[in-house]
Amino acid sequence: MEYDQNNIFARILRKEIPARSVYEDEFAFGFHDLSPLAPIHILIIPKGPYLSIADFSAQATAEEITGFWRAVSHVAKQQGITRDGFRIVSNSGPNAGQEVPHFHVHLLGGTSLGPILE
Ligand code: D5M
Repeated sequence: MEYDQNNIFARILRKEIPARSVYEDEFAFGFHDLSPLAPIHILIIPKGPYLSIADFSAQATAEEITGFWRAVSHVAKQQGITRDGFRIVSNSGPNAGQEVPHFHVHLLGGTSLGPILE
């Protein structure tokens, strides 16, 4: 599958669609999920055009990969959830119900999250 330049997150990165931003640097953008599943539910996306975690890991430069994961860690600290704990989820493909075809991680916290699958 080819990367769709008009997916929602590509449009958010181009500022064509508003988002409730919490973090931005040259590698990553973090913003509140529209339908939060936890008191803290942030999406973090790389700025490059990657469909999934597999594409990102295979195609991004080492600098982009490092920058992205540093941003994820930074946002967790910024949101004050590192002491009590948090969860990172990335849906990839139809079996995981990936809705937006731009690699993203969900950062979930602010409550006891329970088992990963319910
Ligand atoms: O989930 C995609 C996630 O993206 C889902 O939790 C809703 C969220 N979403 C969709 N559109 C927006 C906008 N415009 N702003 C913020 N959040 C959004 P996944 O199943 O991982 O692909």
